[in-house]
Amino acid sequence: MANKHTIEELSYEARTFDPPEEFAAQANVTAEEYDKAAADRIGFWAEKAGRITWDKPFDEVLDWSDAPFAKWYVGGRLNAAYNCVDRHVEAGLGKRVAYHFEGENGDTRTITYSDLLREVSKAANALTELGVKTGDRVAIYMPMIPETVFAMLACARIGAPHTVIFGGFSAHAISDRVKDCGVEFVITADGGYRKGKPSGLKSVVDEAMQECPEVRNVLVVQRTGQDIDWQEGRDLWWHEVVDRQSDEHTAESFDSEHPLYIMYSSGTTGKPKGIMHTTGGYLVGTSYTHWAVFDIKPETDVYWTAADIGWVTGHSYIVYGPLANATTSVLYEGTPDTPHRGRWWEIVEKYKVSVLYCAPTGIRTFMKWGREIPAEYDLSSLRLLGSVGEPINPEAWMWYREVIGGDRCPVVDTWWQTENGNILISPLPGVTATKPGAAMRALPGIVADVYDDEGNSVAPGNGGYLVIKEPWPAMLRTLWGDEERFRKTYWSQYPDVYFAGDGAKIDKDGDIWVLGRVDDVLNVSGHRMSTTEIESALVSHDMVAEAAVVGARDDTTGQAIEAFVILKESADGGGEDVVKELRNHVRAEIGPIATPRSIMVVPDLPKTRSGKIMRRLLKDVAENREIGDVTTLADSSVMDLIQEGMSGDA
Ligand code: 6R9
Repeated sequence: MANKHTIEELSYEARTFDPPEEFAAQANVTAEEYDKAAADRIGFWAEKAGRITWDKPFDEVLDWSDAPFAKWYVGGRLNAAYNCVDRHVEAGLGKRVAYHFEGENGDTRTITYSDLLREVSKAANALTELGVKTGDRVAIYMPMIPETVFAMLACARIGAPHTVIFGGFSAHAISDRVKDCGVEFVITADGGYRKGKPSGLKSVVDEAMQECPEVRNVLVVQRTGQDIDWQEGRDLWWHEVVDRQSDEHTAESFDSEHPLYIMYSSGTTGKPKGIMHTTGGYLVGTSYTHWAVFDIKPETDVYWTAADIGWVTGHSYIVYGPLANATTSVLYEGTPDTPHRGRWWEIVEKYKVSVLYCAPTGIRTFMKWGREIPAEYDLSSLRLLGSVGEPINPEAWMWYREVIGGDRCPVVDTWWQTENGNILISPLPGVTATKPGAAMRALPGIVADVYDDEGNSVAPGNGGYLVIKEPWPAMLRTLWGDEERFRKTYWSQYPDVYFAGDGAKIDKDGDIWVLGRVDDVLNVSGHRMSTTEIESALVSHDMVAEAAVVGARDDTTGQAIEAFVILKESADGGGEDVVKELRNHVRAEIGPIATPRSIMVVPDLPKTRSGKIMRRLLKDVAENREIGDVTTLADSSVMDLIQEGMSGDA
């Protein structure tokens, strides 16, 4: 029953897809794993720690006595880079490919585990020569090239926590982060290739450095060969310093709780949060979830996370998880439509990718372009598909399954956050009967629930706030330099549980649907609704590729629903009729309460670099306000286009 304490359930999905028998028969994980973890959660995580090579075994699995500050694998010592590289070479896997690198401009590079060991060792020696010490923070601002991985692992190897900054962020974003975590050493490149052109990175770092006098060196990889400014004494070429180093380096072990990296997450307001991850728990968590959720068979799979390394998804599922598991991955530098719209599918065909992991924004873009494009390529190597970053609309899920997965590949919708370190809620591909659009169930060893305002679990069929009730190994340990904000943001809404800040519902079968950020929840005449479900109703119309819904102030109803839609290229134009038809469609799919007050056809939507729709900017448009901070947009010209459309409308 709906009341003011819950988010109303607007729709129920009846379609389910059992794991294919053949897939289930060979799957890494079976249903018993849930029971095992439920019977003894700590014992379960103790066992999973066996995936990692410890230099010194841990004495205690979890110390939660100083909650919410967790210590996992207490007393254990290990080296993350050793676990990702050396031990595989020692085990005779040196010839296995770690990365098939594909540059946007078409250049390629094959990096085996032996190559990786040599490159990381040289980079670690270089950092040491340049005075980088254990505990020093190193900022990395790079394109998606192999040196980015070498740099991260070199840092891990010497115990210098890295902070990777999205290659698309501004000088201001760099200087903020550099100052916040006291960085004195920066690694960058002259530029990278994006949308068919070399883009500048070093020039942006130069601008940022005007505000960061503490930075003593900037190490520069030559990627594009473009002209750059050079500050003698501060700037150093990677190829001059790293290439002459010895390719041998002995990795020292660090405490399990030694910081591995800091990743800044923008949050909706205020200054970015420096989310801190440590070594032992993070490696156990990323390695286990990569193996369990993606059913990884390192001998045969070719795995591709089509995401940026500067997003947590890249840290956990391009670098640490796959490497800890000795996997062969694809690393792609560029955009999906350069030089043509079949680029991703060409890569899948070329490397025979078997497991693909990407964001709904990508899938919806491919839907917009049409199914004829992927149909030109051989995608039969694919056996499993994953989604991450936003709720995936049921129609996008179905399209992904049918058009990309040939109706044979399970689709795993994986929910997690930078703070979580690894996937927490997801189907297991050999076990779970999936539903289009649902993240389904907490993984073994994870305890998730949905609470109402008072902190009671909501009854099936209701929505509320997503919480995690027990600590997990890869959880964030704190916010860099701000313990108070750490407590307040995640641990103060309810006693002793982690507050994710996402709305979610439990359907009548007990399955979890994540409904987006709680800040985005709508309240129309006292009915609390998620933007996601209304957006999904819009996307279920044949003409619509993407939709974003916001609540705008309304004198009568409190808030009114304003929708922004991108039409598929096959649907020509927009016009009055389309808007009317879409309003009726939502009314029929969900009910009158969810009918948008207005619908605007737009060429694009404002998104972050990880593909998340920035609804607060659309809300500014809908409420006729000045547009807020756009510095974390992937493409800031989008807002101009939308506003032009608005004024043209009036
Ligand atoms: C990994 C990542 C976290 C936020 C999270 C939620 C949204 C991510 C999702 C999803 C629904 C999924 N989110 N995966 N929502 N279904 N499968 O995205 O980390 O960039 O920190 O974002 O993304 O709102 O709270 P991060």
